[in-house]
Formats: sequence, structure tokens, C-alpha cells
Amino acid sequence: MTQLENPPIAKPATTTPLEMTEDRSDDAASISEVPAEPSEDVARALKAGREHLLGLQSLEGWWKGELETNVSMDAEDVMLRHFLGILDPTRTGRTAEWIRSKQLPDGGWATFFGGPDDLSVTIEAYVALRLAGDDPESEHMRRASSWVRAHGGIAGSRVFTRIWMAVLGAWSWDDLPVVPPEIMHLPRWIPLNIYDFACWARQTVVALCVVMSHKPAVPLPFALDELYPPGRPSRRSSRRVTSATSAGFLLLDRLLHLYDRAPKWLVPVQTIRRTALAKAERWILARQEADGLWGGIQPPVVYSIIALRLQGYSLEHPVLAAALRGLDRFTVEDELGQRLEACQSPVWDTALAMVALRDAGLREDDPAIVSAASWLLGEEVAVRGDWAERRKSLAPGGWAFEFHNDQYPDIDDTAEVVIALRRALPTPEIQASCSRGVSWSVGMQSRSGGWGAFDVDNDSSAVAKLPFCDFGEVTDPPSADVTAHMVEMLAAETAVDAEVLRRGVDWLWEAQEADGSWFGRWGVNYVYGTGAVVPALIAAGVSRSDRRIASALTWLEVHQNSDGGWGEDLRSYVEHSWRGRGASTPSQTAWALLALLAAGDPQASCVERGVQWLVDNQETDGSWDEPYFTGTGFPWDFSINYHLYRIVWPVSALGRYVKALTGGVQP
Ligand code: R04
Repeated sequence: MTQLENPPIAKPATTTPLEMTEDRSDDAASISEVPAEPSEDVARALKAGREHLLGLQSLEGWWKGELETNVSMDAEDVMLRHFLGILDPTRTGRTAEWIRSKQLPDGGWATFFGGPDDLSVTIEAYVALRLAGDDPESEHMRRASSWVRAHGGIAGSRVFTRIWMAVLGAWSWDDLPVVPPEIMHLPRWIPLNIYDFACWARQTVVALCVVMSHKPAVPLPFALDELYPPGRPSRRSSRRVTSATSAGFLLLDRLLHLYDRAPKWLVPVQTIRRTALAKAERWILARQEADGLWGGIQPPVVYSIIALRLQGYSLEHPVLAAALRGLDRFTVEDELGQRLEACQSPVWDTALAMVALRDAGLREDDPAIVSAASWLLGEEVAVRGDWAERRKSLAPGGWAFEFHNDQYPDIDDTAEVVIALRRALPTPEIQASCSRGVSWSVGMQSRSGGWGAFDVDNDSSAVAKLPFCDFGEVTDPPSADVTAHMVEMLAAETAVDAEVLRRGVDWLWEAQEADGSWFGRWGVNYVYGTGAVVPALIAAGVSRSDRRIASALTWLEVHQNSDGGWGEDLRSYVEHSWRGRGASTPSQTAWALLALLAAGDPQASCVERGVQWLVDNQETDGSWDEPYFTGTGFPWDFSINYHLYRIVWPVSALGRYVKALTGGVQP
């Protein structure tokens, strides 16, 4: 494997002297009189993990680990800059180094550590390297292009990749599914209107419908013949069209192509088109965030930039100038190279770090907890966003995942932030902020009783059938992990209608798999789902001896690795036999332990072996190494390595283990 080991998260600036920990703990020393005692090893590991995590806190109080994804982010950055005419040789050179460093031996690029080569990512990476000046005859480029040819060429790639190729003049717009800007005219009650899409797909689709109607082609300074397999019809796409797409939707696509090519003299058509484009443009402008970006995630950002450029905005226009500056802040540069984050996770990371540190024995008035809480208070979302389309009279509140994403707070972050803030020293501000967050997220409960991540009742079955939608999730139905976080949060709230919690709990029982586990939508995979749901159900008052809880714990025990840890490969999203199976990782081991500790005996041997795995695999700096991706953007299609997961989850698990062993002593 030529892939580099993942970078450890940044080292703490200073090592905290041991005496500093005296006043912030219920660690081994202060609890010696209680029933059982953790081994010295465990106490030391917990303390080292805690100190490492403390060292990563920013001066403003937040935590943020790198959000690692795959090189399509970097390749698309190069292609975007070519399109805009601002390719800078120095920046491109550094991006190219990063992309080269991630190439696999057979020539392609993967979407996650240890994963198979991915055709779409490989094509994008190859084109970016050519734009960086790499010689197509050089060894690494020949390896890449022959891999692409052997696996179907551009015609076999996802719609997004073929859109990029069309933008670069290397693919025909006629051979792409059409999403016309007229979609902007569809009212809320007509299927396939933009609010039927998940927010991330909606922001992408609105920008792309503008791009697709302009059909730009900023040609590459070279041909890409080497990416077309010889002797095959090069243009028509075959990818997934037959499986996921019904005949009706293909017919619709044909008609849309005809409409899209309507002649200039058809005045009514052109008028509708012009007003639709104007509507899309206003929609995009209204959603630009304070950091100049859109939704805090890369796809809406790059496509909105291209769309606005095509609508006539110059790069000097404040809207595009702010967007380009915003992209710079998503760029990570260190000794490993230059790369782009798909998204940034400060709110999520800060909530998890607070919970971990409280689990590890920090007091509610510890300066680290106080500053994190006060930073989170400043991040509360106070304005309405697109979620209000379905909840017109619900007052705003809650938190987004990122530094700047006021239009799209999410339920997962809101639940986790309230859980974290409830473990800080209560102040009137915290009370008020939590109560708004609780009201907002309760108001976002879907009709089924569960919660999606960003929207309520976002479960259209039509959207995914569009030929355009061949990548990732395009709706946001309730998931077990988000619902579990809500249930856990609500269980500790006093001013909530009991019915809301009961319906959430019922939804979770309904979603339990026959084998006792739960599916992990935003983390890999059944270990994440089960690790989130079991503690939530116990918090909600379910008995530890409930038969369904027992079956979940049995599932975890059966899937413990012989080394004592837990791991689950991303292939579990596509192959049943991979469920609960994979190399042990720190975060997944911790998730399993959180469930076992919430509902089981801390002295059970599976718990002790899991804890020992964490102790034995800790690095000397107190952190853990985690090259495997344990975060999920879209099951299988888009995976995330959250660099803080390797530390926050083990610290929580070790902290809760010590607490459970010592009989629940906690400040
Ligand atoms: C861990 C749970 C918190 N919350 C999930 C947030 C995850 C943040 O990271 C991403 C979110 C994303 N969304 N959509 C994309 C995406 C990427 C992230 C996305 C990716 C590729 C394409 C279109 C969208 F890194 Br194409 C929501 C619940």
C-alpha cells in the first residue's frame, strides 16, 4: 500500500503538568474507597488521553479535528480553478503532490483508507494531475489511465464526474441527465420540487441546474483520448441507469432533453427559462453564509461558484471574492501536503470533546468546559432556514455542524450540543439556549417518530429515481443514530412532552435489525448505530434486562475481535457478511464499550478486553492512531475520517468504564 499513514492530529502545544489534573478529577486517586478499582494502566491511559484532548482545544474554546475524505475534493479544486482561469502553479503543484501521494499501486484512487480504486475519483484525480502538468506518458499517469480504460472510462463514471468533464469540454452535455432550472418553479406540493431533496442535494441541484442550462465548456489544453476505452461507444453512459431508474424517469429525461434544446425563437420557453435562472440565482445568493460559502460542504460551494460565474458575476464581485476566500480557509497545509476539507466539524467536535472530558472526570466548572460552553452559546442558530418550509411556525434554535451554516442547523448537532451543555455549570444563558434547541429539535420530529439530520419528513421516494441521482443519498429520512441522540438528550429534559420521547423510543425499537443491532447512517456502521442507540434507550428508562437490549449486547459480544477491540469495514454498507466485521479501531471499540457499559456489567470480560485493547493501542502522546475511516457522509459512496474521533470516543469510553467500576462517582 503506497497510501501514507494518516497524520496524527496536531500535537498539543504544551504538555500539561500532572499537578494541573489534581483538581479536575474523580480519577483513581480520589476514589480509592469505592468498590472496584481500575488498574493503574487504565487510570494512566485515561489521564493521558484526557490531557492530549485538552491540549487540542483552541484558545476560543472549540475543538476541530481534520475532516479527511478523498482526493476528489482536491481534484475538483484544480478543475474549478481551471474553469475560472485562476490556476496558480504553486497551489496546483502542492495539490498535485497530495493527490500523487494517495495513488494506489494499481493506478487508481480510493474513497477511503484501505478501500478499492474508485473510477470517478480516479478520473478526476488524473485530469487534475494533467492540469498540473504531469506527463501522460509518465509511469504513474499510464498506470492511472490504463486503470480507467480497463474499468469503463469516463462513460462509466458518476454524473458529477461527467458534469466536470462536460465543463472541461471532454464530454457532451447531451449525454448527461437533465435537471432544468424550471424545477425552481415547482410548488411545494408537486413531487420533485427542490424541497423534496435533502438539503445537501438541494443546494447542489439548484447550483447545477444553472450550470447545466448554460452548458459551458472551458476546454482543457490537451485531449483526454486515453480515458476512453478503445472499440467501445465512448459517449453514452451505462452507469446504474438500468438498476435504479425506471422507464418513466428515462422517458421524462428524454422529454427534458427536447425541451432543453428548444429553439431560441420559442419565446415563452425562453422567458420561463430566464425567470427560472433568475430565481435560482436569487435562491443561491440568499443562502451564502458569513464565510462566503454555501452549506459548509464542498459540493454546493464549488457548483454555486460556477453557477454564479456563468450568471455573469466576476471573480472580483464581492459574492465570488468572499467565496474564494472562504475556500482558502478549508485548505489544510502541513508537512503531508496541501488538501481541502469537504466540511469542517467544530461544533460537533466541541460537543463530543466536552462530553468526553466530563466522562473523564473534568468538573463542570473546569476552565476547559466553561470556555467550550461559552463558545457553543455563541454558535447557536437564531435565524430561520430552509427547514422552515415544512415548519412555518417553529421558532429557530439549535446548532449546525460547522463554524458558519446558519441556514442549516441540524438535529444531530443540536442533540449532542444540548447533551454537552447540560454537563456544564448551568447558567441562565445555557438554560435559555438549551431550551430553544430542545424546542426546535422536538418540532423537527418526523411523522414516523424518528428524526432525520436536517429536515422533517424528508422521505420522498421519487427523488432517488431521477437518472441525475446516481451518487449518495438524496433524501434525509429519520435514522437510528440521529434518533438515538435525540432520545438520549430528551431523556434528561424535564420540560418535554413524554409522548415525543415515547414515539422516538418506539421508532428505535421498530428500526432494530433482526440480529439485535442498529444501522449507522452517519458512522460506520452497525457498531456506530448500536453504540448510539443502547445508551439512549437506557437513558430513556428502558430496563437493562430488556430482551431486545440483551440481543444488542449479544450482537456486540459476538462481533468482538480476538484482539479485544471492535472494527467494522465500510464494505458492511454493501455486503451483509461485513456487518460488524473489520480491523479493530479506537472509535469503534469505544462505541461498542459505550453500549456495553450503559447496559451491562463493567466487569464482564468483553468489557475488560475492550478496555485493554484501548490501553494497549494508545500512542505515547496519549492519542490513538486511526487510519480507518469510521465516519459516514453517504453509506459507501462518501466516507469521512474524523480525526478527533480517535481521541474523543476512547476518552469517553475509558471515563465511563472507570466511573461504572467505581460505582458511579462523578462530580
Ligand atoms: C456526524 C453527524 C453530524 N451530521 C452529519 C454531518 C456531516 C458533515 O460532513 C459532511 C456532510 C455532508 N453532507 N453532504 C455532503 C457532506 C459531506 C460532509 C456531501 C458530500 C458529497 C456530495 C454532496 C454532499 F463531509 Br457530492 C450533508 C449529521
